[in-house]
Amino acid sequence: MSRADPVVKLILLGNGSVGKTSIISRFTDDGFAKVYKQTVGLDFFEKLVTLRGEKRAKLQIWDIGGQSIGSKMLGKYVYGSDVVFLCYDVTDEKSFSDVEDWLRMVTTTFETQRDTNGGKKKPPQIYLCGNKIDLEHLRKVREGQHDNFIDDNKLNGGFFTSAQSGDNVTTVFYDAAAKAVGIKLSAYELEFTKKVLAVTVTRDNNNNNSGGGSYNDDQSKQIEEEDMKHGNFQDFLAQAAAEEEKKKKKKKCCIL
Ligand SMILES: Nc1nc2c(ncn2[C@@H]2O[C@H](COP(=O)(O)OP(=O)(O)OP(=O)(O)O)[C@@H](O)[C@H]2O)c(=O)[nH]1
Ligand SMILES: [Mg+2]
Repeated sequence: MSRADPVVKLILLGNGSVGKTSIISRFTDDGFAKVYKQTVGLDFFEKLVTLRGEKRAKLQIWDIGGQSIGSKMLGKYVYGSDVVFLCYDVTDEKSFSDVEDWLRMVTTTFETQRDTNGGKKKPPQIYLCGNKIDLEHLRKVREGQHDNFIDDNKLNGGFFTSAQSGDNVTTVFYDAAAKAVGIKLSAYELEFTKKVLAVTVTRDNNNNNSGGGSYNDDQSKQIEEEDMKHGNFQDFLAQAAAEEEKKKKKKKCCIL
């Protein structure tokens, strides 16, 4: 791994049981557990993601247990994050109304905390994440409410996911990581990220639930190799553009 790969620290926040851990498991090892296992404290994951050509980012994902909102230590982990996903469950109105408290915690942390040298960190990019969209029949929070919250609070954006079906999960991590390092991925590129499911993850087993992270060189090499296996990106773009061109030609034929 090159030393130049930027690190993107991404934090998932939201009430207990909204699906934060499940979203991460879907992204990191394409898994899903039906049985709820509460996250106590926090958990930490890393993945090297290839964004465009040789451009990569080391994505650090912090999974904060929903019960931690009152914890005095929370600010310490939230401060310095580049991206925050404010998560709620679309079938649970309370989890949506509580997003306001989570947002306030983030903004207060960035307003009040200082670096050791007295400086202030740049506020993170904040996105609203409505999870469990596979449960459409049980849905309580409408798209309009979701959109209004984003506008009213001037968030950077929002999206809907299903950790169960995998809908949208990989894309939102890649999109957010890319924007955090100043790259805007095109629709084609985001489509490509959906194919990147087989990933390798480093997990801090020795220090689970206590916030530390490890990144060993052998594992990082393996991650890099895994990521590189996912095909030639330029070929993919060329092929997608050719298909698009074919479609356009077909349409013209029909009009004539
Ligand atoms: N149907 C459905 N169930 C989901 C989805 N995501 C998570 N779940 C289920 O919801 C429950 C809670 O998921 P978790 O990922 O553990 O929730 P969490 O936000 O990490 O909860 P805490 O660790 O307590 O903060 C589990 O039983 C999951 O199987 C989803 O997209 N669809
Ligand atoms: Mg959890």
